[in-house]
Amino acid sequence: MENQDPAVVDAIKASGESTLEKANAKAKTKFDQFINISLNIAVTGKTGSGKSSFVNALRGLQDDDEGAAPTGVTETTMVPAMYEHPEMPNVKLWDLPGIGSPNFKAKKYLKDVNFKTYDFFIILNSERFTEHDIMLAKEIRKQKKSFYFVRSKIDNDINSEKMKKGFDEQKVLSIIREDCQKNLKELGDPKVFLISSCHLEKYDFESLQNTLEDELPEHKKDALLQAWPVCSDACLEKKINMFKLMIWAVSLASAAVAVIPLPGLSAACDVVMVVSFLTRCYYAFGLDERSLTRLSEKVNKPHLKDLAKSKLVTAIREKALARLQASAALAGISAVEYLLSLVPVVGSVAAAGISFATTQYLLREGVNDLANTARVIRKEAGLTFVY
Ligand SMILES: Nc1nc2c(ncn2[C@@H]2O[C@H](COP(=O)(O)OP(=O)(O)OP(=O)(O)O)[C@@H](O)[C@H]2O)c(=O)[nH]1
Ligand SMILES: [Mg+2]
Repeated sequence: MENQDPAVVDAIKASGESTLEKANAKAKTKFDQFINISLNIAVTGKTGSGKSSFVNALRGLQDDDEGAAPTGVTETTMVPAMYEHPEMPNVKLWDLPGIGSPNFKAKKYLKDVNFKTYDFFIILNSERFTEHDIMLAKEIRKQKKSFYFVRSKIDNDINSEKMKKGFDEQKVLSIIREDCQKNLKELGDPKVFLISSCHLEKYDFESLQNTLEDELPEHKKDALLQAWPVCSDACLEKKINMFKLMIWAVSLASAAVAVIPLPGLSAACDVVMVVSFLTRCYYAFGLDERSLTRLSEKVNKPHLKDLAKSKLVTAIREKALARLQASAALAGISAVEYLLSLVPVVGSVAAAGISFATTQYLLREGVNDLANTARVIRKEAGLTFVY
C-alpha cells in the first residue's frame, strides 16, 4: 500500500478491511444500506389513542399538513395505511386499525395486518393499558417481533393536573408510569414511554429513540436515526456522528478508486452519490424549509430561517443536483469543482485538483457545514439548554 494516496489508506483503515478491493465492496454495500434499507414501523392501539397523530409526528408533519394521516375524534382507520417518511422513502410508518372492538382477537388482527411486514410494533394507549393491549403484545411476542408501549397524549394529563394545588410534573409522570406498568406486569415489566405527539421534545420521546436504537440491528439503526425527528441536542449530535462515520464509505463508493490513484492524481467522483448523501444529511438535521418553518412557529422566532443560508444549505434547498449540473456547465467547471465552491476551501485542497482526498474533504466540510448550521439554529431557537 506504500504508493497509495494517504487519504485512500485512511479510508481503507476506517473500513476495517485489509485491501482496497474489500474496502470498496464494503463501502458500496454500506452506502446502499444507508440510503435504501427498509424500516417498517407499525403503530397500533386502541381507537382514538392517537395513532395517526403519532405517525404524523414521526414524519415531521402536523395533523393538518398535506399528506398527513387523517386524524380526529370521529376518524377511524380501518385498514393498515402506509405512510412513507417524506424525505426518506425507505422508512415507512404503518397506521394500523384500532384494536378496541369487543370481540377483538389478537391472532386474527396480526394476520389481517400482515404482521411480517413490520420491524417492530408501537402500542399506544391514551389511558390505562387494557387486556386487548396485553393480548396483542403476547401475540406479537409469540410471532418473535418486538413491541413498545407508548402512553400517549401526556400533555393532556399534565394540563389537567396543572390546575391542581401543589402540582409537580415529575410526580404526575411517575404516577402515570407506575399505573401503566402495574397493568402490564404479566408481560414482565415492559417499559412504558410517556409521549405527547404535540411535544416530541418533552417526556419520553428521546428515551424511546434510545431504546429502539439499542434494540434494532445495526443496519436498521441508521435508518431510524436518519428519519427520527431532531428532538434534543443529543439526538442531533448522534445524527452528526452517524454521518461523519459514513464518510469513508461514501468517499470510496463515490470515488470508484478501482485503480489506486497516486497522491494528487485525479479520481472520478460520482457527484450524484455525494449530493444524495449531503441531501440526506440536510433533511436528517432538520434544515429543510418545512422543518425550519415548524420550528420557527413553535418557538415564535421567524428569523431562524435566515440562519440556514450557507452556500451549501442554499444549494441543497434550491434542488442542488439539477442546478448543480446547469451551473457547472455554465461556468465551464466540473460538478465536483462546483460542489467544492460551496464549502470553505483551503488553498492546498484547491491546488491539488480533484483527487480522492478532495472528495473526502468535500464530504467532511459538507457535513461540518450542515452540522454547524443545525447547532446554531437550535441554540438560537433557545432549545439547547432545555434538556
Ligand atoms: N393533546 C393531544 N392530543 C392528541 C395527541 N395525539 C392525538 N391527539 C388527538 O386525539 C384525537 C385522536 O387522535 P388520532 O391520531 O386520530 O387517533 P387514532 O388512534 O388514529 O384514531 P383512530 O384512527 O380512530 O383509531 C385527535 O383529535 C388528535 O388531535 C397528543 O399527543 N396530545
Ligand atoms: Mg387514525
